[in-house]
Amino acid sequence: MIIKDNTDMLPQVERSDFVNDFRWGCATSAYQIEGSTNVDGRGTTIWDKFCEQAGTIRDGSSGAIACDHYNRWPQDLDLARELGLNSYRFSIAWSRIFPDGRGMANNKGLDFYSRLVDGLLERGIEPWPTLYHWDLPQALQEQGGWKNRDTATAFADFAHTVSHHLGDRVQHWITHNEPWCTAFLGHYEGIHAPGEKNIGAALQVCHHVLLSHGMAISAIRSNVANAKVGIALSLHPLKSASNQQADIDATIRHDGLRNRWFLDPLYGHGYPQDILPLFGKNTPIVKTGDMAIIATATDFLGVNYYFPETIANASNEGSLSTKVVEAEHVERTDFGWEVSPEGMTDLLTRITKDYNPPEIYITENGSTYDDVVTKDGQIADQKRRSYLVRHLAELKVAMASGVPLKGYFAWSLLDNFEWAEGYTRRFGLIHVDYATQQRRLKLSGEWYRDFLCPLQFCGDNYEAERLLSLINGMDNSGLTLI
Ligand code: IFM
Repeated sequence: MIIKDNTDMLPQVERSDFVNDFRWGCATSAYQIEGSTNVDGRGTTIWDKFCEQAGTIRDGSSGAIACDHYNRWPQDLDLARELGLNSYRFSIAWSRIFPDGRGMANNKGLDFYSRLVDGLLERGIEPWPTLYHWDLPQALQEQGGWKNRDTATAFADFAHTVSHHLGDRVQHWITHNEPWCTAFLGHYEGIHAPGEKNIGAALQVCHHVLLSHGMAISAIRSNVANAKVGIALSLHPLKSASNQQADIDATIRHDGLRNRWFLDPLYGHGYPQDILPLFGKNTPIVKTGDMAIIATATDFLGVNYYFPETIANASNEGSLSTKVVEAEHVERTDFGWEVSPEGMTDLLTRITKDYNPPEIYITENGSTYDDVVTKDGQIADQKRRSYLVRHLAELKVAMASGVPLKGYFAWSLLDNFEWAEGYTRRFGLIHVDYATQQRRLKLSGEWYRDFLCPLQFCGDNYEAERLLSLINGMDNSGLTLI
């Protein structure tokens, strides 16, 4: 059988270029896919509330139904297995476990994630839970949210309960997803929940989130002897808008908040000394011992890589006097994000050189394009496939440069609720028709499956089933079979 498709222009990359235990996954998060926000005792979150406010979400939607994954998870895990994933990153909704953020644990919430973990293991997929992917219980927000230091303690208790229940089956744990977004999109730009616009609040939130990360590591390790714990940061390689000194200096300052503000304290160097004074009276309150907790050694660093940024000096722009400018003549996704696989290697080699983490995983990487579903139900998302292939090829370059890269998680398994963008942005390798909840594998997902699943990596039964479905015409690959 010959598969006719034009992939000639893409770089060569094969699974056999990577070690056998390289983790290959997809990532998702609770609020973006689960739906069922009012069942089984789940408490309200800041995102439920934020979505209720007019003008916050581009299409006026919310995660109330999303991909209905709370009910459809067995089918979704089957799809993950069919893709050939050996790992799956998901997040645990804090308010399903503690509806008010703390107190008595809700067994129905714990049972849901316990079933999910079992379902993954039954399918030969390693579970990679993230404990916080932005859905703070509203009850904690009403006590100040992440501005309140007590939220860090509540998070450590949540980490303790969850790791106690799942730690017999889960080895890899991610404490927080993208603390930059929690702090700065949620409390400075105000475009994410809870929608504040105050730099002092954002900096204090950031400190408490990092503190809670360190506290959670100890809680997890007290329950899980062989635990591997890390954090997923959104990091960006930065380029100066020009070779003028003012722009170069601005780029260094911008890096101080975008990247070093997280990496420096996590790796024991404290907050960047060149940046801290710029915040004046907004500098966060840091108590004795906090920085040591934040610097608790991790087993791996999760890097969420999407795009580089180009930075210029801007004397009137915030405390840093910097602004992000549009680079010219660059390839972009339909979200406007610059496509730069080489930027990922620049970022990873820099992190390795400056911080030397024992292991790095790409915990998110992906692209959004306006997918078109043809009449016969196919999604020929060549651009997303190209983005994926080129980033995977770049992983080899990074590893050859000495980056201790151990795994890659594509964002995302499914199209889902893209926060302030609602359902207007699709990142999935699997298309979701939100009216019917039908899932359809996109061309990019086909490519990932074929990359992951050459015969030597899949059991005989798997391949037999796949061939059978092809023969039965069940395969909706979007490729021409001749
Ligand atoms: O959808 C988000 C995800 O929740 C966090 N990282 C970036 C993704 C794409 O914007």
